[in-house]
Order: sequence, then structure tokens, then C-alpha cells
Amino acid sequence: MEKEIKRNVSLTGDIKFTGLRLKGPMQTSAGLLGVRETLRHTFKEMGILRSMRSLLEMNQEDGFRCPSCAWPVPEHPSKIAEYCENGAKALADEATREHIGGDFFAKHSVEELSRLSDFELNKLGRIIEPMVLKPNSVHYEPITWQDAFELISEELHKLKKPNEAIFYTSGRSSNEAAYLYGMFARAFGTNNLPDCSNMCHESSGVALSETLGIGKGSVKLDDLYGAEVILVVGQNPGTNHPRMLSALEKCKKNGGKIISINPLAETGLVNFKNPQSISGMLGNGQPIADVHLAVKINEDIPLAKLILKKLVALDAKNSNVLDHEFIVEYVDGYDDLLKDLDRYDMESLQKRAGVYMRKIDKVVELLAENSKIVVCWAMGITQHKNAVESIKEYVNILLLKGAVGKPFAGTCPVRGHSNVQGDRSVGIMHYVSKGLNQKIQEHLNFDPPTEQGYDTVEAIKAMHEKKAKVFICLGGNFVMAASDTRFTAEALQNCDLTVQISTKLNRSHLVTGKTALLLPTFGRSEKDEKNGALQFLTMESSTGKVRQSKGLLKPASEHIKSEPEIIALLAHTYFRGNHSMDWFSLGQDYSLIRNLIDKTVKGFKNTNEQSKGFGYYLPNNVRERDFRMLPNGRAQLSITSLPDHNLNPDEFLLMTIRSHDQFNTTIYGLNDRYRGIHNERRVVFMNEEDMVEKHLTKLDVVHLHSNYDGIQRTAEKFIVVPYEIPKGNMAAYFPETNMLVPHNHFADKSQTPISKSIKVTVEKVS
Ligand SMILES: Nc1nc2c(c(=O)[nH]1)N[C@H]1C(S)=C(S)[C@@H](COP(=O)(O)OP(=O)(O)OC[C@H]3O[C@@H](n4cnc5c(=O)[nH]c(N)nc54)[C@H](O)[C@@H]3O)O[C@H]1N2
Ligand SMILES: Nc1nc2c(c(=O)[nH]1)N[C@H]1C(S)=C(S)[C@@H](COP(=O)(O)OP(=O)(O)OC[C@H]3O[C@@H](n4cnc5c(=O)[nH]c(N)nc54)[C@H](O)[C@@H]3O)O[C@H]1N2
Ligand SMILES: [Mo]
Repeated sequence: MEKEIKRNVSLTGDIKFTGLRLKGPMQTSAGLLGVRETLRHTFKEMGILRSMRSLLEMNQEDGFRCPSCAWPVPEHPSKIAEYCENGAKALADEATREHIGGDFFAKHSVEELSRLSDFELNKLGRIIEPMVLKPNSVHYEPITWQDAFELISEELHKLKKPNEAIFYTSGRSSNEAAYLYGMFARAFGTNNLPDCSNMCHESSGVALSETLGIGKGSVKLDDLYGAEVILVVGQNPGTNHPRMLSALEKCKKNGGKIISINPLAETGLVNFKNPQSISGMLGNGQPIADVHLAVKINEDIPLAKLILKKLVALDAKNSNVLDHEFIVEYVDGYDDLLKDLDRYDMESLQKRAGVYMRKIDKVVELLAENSKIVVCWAMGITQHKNAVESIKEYVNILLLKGAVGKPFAGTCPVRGHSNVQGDRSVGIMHYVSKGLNQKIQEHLNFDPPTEQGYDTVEAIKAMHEKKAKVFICLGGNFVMAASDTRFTAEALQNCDLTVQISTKLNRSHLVTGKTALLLPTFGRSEKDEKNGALQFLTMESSTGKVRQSKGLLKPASEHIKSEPEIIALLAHTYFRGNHSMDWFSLGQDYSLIRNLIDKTVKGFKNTNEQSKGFGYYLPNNVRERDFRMLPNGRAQLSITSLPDHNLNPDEFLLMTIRSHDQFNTTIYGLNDRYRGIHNERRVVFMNEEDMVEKHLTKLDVVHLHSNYDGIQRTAEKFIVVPYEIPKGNMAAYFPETNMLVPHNHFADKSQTPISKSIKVTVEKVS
């Protein structure tokens, strides 16, 4: 038995300031500056020729899908630039020429590496050979692939129950890899399949399933082009879904109106210069939002109730404001909703929302006069205690307007990771789907488990309590992405084995179980050839379209493997040929995986052929106004309650948001250009009146504390930046602030951590 040591690893890296320069928020997004930034990042990381070749293939018919967000690609993509600045940064990040392997890890211990910041860790480059961290060591050392698979198999065989293993997925994965992974977990005997959706759009899945019968959005890209009104709620598309701005611009050109609902006036929504057109690059740009409602953090429910009340009042005068025909034919709960709305008075709702009445009236007018309405939303809505109810309120608006299941109208939860929706579709979920289980029995010939597994927060708790001992991650940076960094770190360190299938180094490779494995894999832009045949992968966009993706770059090293092959070989080693599925062959020819997906997953059909070109749409009941999967066969209006924050007088609500130079926990750079922040991430945005009350001045340094259930959590050292943000609200970047999010406080029903409304106090550092 090897002696076990306790490793002294840092969860933050050495905390240091990097030299903040404040320039004030920008008025315009994208444009020439966006193009310049794109080229600067890619040339530096990838070299000029490789950059130009790959950028021209990104999102094109026969190319690879952008590894950044899940925004769909138009049928006729722009030949110049069907990518955005941040997509190009994602590409540069994975296709970097910096590499690390055995020599590097022999020189640097995990303890030493952990003192680097997340930005510095990511810069080290691609991991190019499998590595193991043994229980008695602080240095990773090379391991052969076969030994790595044997080690995992052995640990899995040692477990008393299959539920002691957990299989996490980040939404970067392909349908093929995710399917194999989900099926391996089930064949092994567990539904412990938490994924990044649990921290992301789980609330949307729950709210939409309960109201409309499917946990996905209903609109297609063309619906946005022709919509009369689009609400963009709790989302920052200029940074996180930049190609969406082209769709919003198109909508406006067709006469549509855009309403932004957000505590911050995010730059992308204020003005946008389309990099796909010459006039866009050189002209003055296009204002995107016609109305901006600066709602207070997590006061969307009072705001939506106020809008609903006003629409109902207008309808009482002029009965064609609501779509009564649609309501009578398809909707449940109309009378109850009206009765409930009567309980609230308009003035107190407005006060809570913190938005001027005349602006709300402008929005109500637009909604009253039009019926082709789309609501888009993202993390500003999904990461609160009452996230599910907030989404349901916006669905109420759509249902009363009949703006569901017809062209140019519907729901648009804007997904995050580029294939998070596809991973879910093909079976990455902790709950049990009876339909899928039946198909597994029928076509894969094994009995899948029937007991629900752990989601993300339950997984952390189980590892903390030592009920789970093996933790495998298909992508992601779990320790930094999850809430309550310290608690999550303890949970991981309690495991016997943690396995990370990754492209680049991150803190989850340093904060590990007793034994840790690092299995390096291909990025999406890399060419995947097996036995002389070029393989492709498939992904599903935010609007439910399945499309193929073919990499073109030479892989970072000959010693790395693709995700499907890694999973297939692991399963092959674990079962030793003693299983109904031919795991080995599946990892060699992905068309075989797609055949199984077609046979077992609802909606997938002839994917090998249909995914070619621009792909095919999966069926979606809402598009057909088919609500038969709901209890009464009807869409459901919802009655919600007002959020109760129960703030102490000295507490603020803090939202943890993304800067322009990051992809989740991957930090590309230190600027948040649109918000005027340069060369620093440790900033906290505050309302100037709040600063006066707290005796704080610009550039003061503060600690942030949260206090839940008597436990004080602290994130140290943030520079105060005065900003236009509602009074009582603050913003700071994640993952630096994840320390503050209590692991046991999450959204009702969806269990998504409350990353956008954390109660905090500020303490000035003397
Ligand atoms: N470049 C880049 N692209 C990305 C990502 C990335 O990190 N970088 N991440 C990907 C992923 S996984 C995801 S999930 C998406 C995330 O995309 P977003 O959801 O746009 O990301 P956040 O930065 O979390 O932004 C949340 C927005 O909600 C607003 N907000 C916060 N609280 C509230 C509220 O209570 N009400 C309302 N109405 N608004 C609120 C904030 O001001 C902010 O504008 O982006 C994806 N795309
Ligand atoms: N406070 C706070 N916390 C949050 C959020 C928030 O808004 N606020 N947002 C939440 C959300 S929406 C999400 S989705 C999660 C994100 O959580 P995760 O999905 O866990 O995190 P990522 O940062 O996307 O993971 C990045 C790592 O994935 C690996 N990687 C990159 N590309 C590939 C690939 O192609 N294959 C494989 N196998 N690995 C790859 C790299 O090693 C990289 O370091 O974070 C959540 N956490
Ligand atoms: Mo996400």
C-alpha cells in the first residue's frame, strides 16, 4: 500500500492585483475592434496560417462547429465571418501551440501549480499525454493509456455499490461521446450523471417541461428574424452569444422591436456593429435594444406580474389584446391566474422591480399591439432560488398572447456550452427516463438502473459525506464551476480516484482525489482519423438542430485520444468483453454510435445522413401546439409568489457574471472591454449611492462575505468600481466569487445554485 499524503493546494492561486485600468463602459460592440481582437488572439496562440485556415472552416457546411456557445448557425452562413470574437478566442485557446507533458509535471508539483491563477494555468497549454498523480506524490507522472484504463476499472470494481461512482459531463462534449458515456454509466449500474446543465439551464428545463411539455426552447433561427417583439432577459449576448446580435439586427431590419431586461445596460444590446458587413464595420453601428428595463436583481417576477396585470387591464377594455381563441383551445389556468393577479397592486410591484412606469408602459404597449413575440433568456434568470417561477412568469406572458407554437414566436432559452442541449438529448441526465430505459433494454440488451442518480449539488454532498468515491469528469473544471469552492474541494479530496478527461490544465487537475488521472483529449477543431477513415461528430444547437462537425487541424499530440475512443476503451477494459455492447468497435467508428442513438433516443433519425450539411431539426411538440404530454393535455399558466430575499440592512444582492475575456472558468485574458475594465478581474461593480452609504470610494479594496445558516464565507480583495447598477445590487466575476455561494442553497425544483443572487456584505480592507 502506498502511503497517502495530504497535498497543500491553493483554491485561488496567490491573490494579487494585476493593474486595473478603468476606461468606462463602451457604447458599441463588435465592429472593427472586435475583428482586431479576434485576429490578435488567434494569431498569437495558433500562428497565422493555422488561424486563417481554421477560422474559414468554423461553422461552415463541411467544417467544425464553434466550441464556444450553442447559438445556431444560419442556413446560409456568411463566408467572411460566421464566427465571433469570442468563438475565435475559444478556437485559439484549444488550438494553442503551447503544450505540456511529463517533463513539465516532473518539474512542477501540483502544490506549486495551484499557486498560479486560473488565467496563468490555462496559458500553460494543451496536455499531451496521459498522467497519473499517485497517493504518495505531489507530481503527476506519465502513465500508458492501458494502465490508466486498468486503474479506473480496478477502482470501479472495488466499489461496494455502483452509486459510489459519479460521471460528470460538461456540455463541450459531442453527442457521440456523451451517448457512450451515459450508456457506460448505466451499464455500470448508476444514473449518477450530473452535468453542467445542473448549474445552468436546469431551471429552464423544469419550467418549460411543466408549462409546455418539453424542456427545450421552441423557436428556430428564422423565427427571430420575423418576430415583432423580442425580449432579451437576463442575458449578455454581446459577450456570451455574439452571433445572436446578427439575428437581433435582422429582426430590427424587418421592423421588430427588442426589449432588454437586465440590471445592467450591457453594451452588445445598446449598439452593435455587424462584423459580417462592411457598413457594419465602418458605420456608426445599430442600436439594438429599443427599450431597456433595468430591473433589480431577481425582481423579474414582480416586473412580469406588473406587465401581465397591465395587459389584462387593457384587454378588459379592448378584448383583442390577449389571444382568447388560443387560451380557450390550448391553455389551462386562465381564471386562476387572473384572480391571483388581483392580489397585487401595481405600485408595489413597480417599486420592487425598480423600473420607471413609463418604460414599463412602453413595453406593455408593444406587447399589446403585437403577437409574434419571442422571449430569450439565460443565466440572469436561471440562477436564483425562484428561477423556475421566474421563467414561468415569462411563459405566462407568451401564453396569454398566444405567442407559442406559431411562426416568429415562442421560447428561446439561450443555451451555454456548445453541445449542452445535445448531451442532454442523448442521455446525460441524473433522472430516469422510462422511454429511454425501455429502448436500452430493447436495443442495447442490458437492464439500466431505475433509481434516480445525483445531480451536481447532490454529487458534491455525496462525495463530501464519502458516499461516493470515484469521480469521473468528461470535460469541465468542476472545482471552480461548482458553488462553495472550499466545500467542493473537500468533496473532491475525499474521493479515492478523480479522473479528468480534458484538453487543458485547470484547477480541477490540482484539487483531486487520493489518486488522480488526467486523460488528454482532442479539441473540436482537430482532425479525427481512425483506421484511415475521417470521423465526424454531431452536436445539437440551442434551437434543436443536429449537425455534424469535422475538425481539420492536426491533433496536439499523437498520444492523445478522442473522447468517444477514451470512453469506449474504458468500457471495453472494464467489461473485458463481457457485455452486450461491442464497446471497442464503437470507439473506432462513430457511425455505429449514431446508429444506436437513432434506435434508442427519441427524435433522432438517420443521423449519419441527415446531420450532413446544415443538419436536421429534432421534433418539438410546442412547435406543433401539441401539449398532450401535460396532465390535461393543455399548456399550463402558472401562479407564482414574489421572491423573498430577507436581506439584513447591511446586505447586498451580488450577481456573479462573466467578463468578455473568459469562457466559464477558462480565463482567456484580463479585460472586460465592453464594461470598461482592463487588466483586472478582482473588481466589484457597485452603485454610487451605495458606495457613499458604505463610505467607500472608487478603487477601495473590499472583502466580500456571505452568511448563510450561520456560516461566514469570504472572497478576498476586490477593487470597488462605481457602475450603473440598481441600488442594493452588486456584480463581480465568477469563478473568483464561487467561494461565496453556499452549496446547500439552490433553485427550488431545479437545484441550480443561486449564483446570481447571493446575499453579501462588504468589508473595507484597511
Ligand atoms: N464568451 C463566452 N461565451 C459564453 C460563455 C462564456 O463564459 N464566455 N459561457 C457559456 C455558458 S455555459 C452560458 S450558460 C452562457 C451564459 O450567458 P449569460 O447568461 O449571458 O452569462 P452571464 O455573464 O452569467 O450573464 C448573465 C446576465 O444576466 C444579468 N442578470 C443577472 N441577474 C439578473 C436578474 O435577476 N434579472 C435579469 N433580468 N437579469 C439578470 C446580468 O446582468 C448579465 O447580463 O454563455 C455561454 N457563452
Ligand atoms: N458563480 C457562478 N458559477 C457558475 C456560473 C455562474 O454564472 N456563476 N455558471 C455555471 C454554468 S452556466 C456552467 S455551464 C458551468 C460551467 O462549468 P464547466 O462546464 O465545468 O466548466 P468549463 O469552464 O466550461 O470547463 C473548462 C474545462 O474543460 C476542458 N475542455 C475544454 N474543451 C474540452 C473538450 O473539447 N473536451 C473535454 N473533454 N474537455 C474540454 C478544459 O480542460 C477546460 O479547462 O459553471 C457554472 N458555474
Ligand atoms: Mo452554462
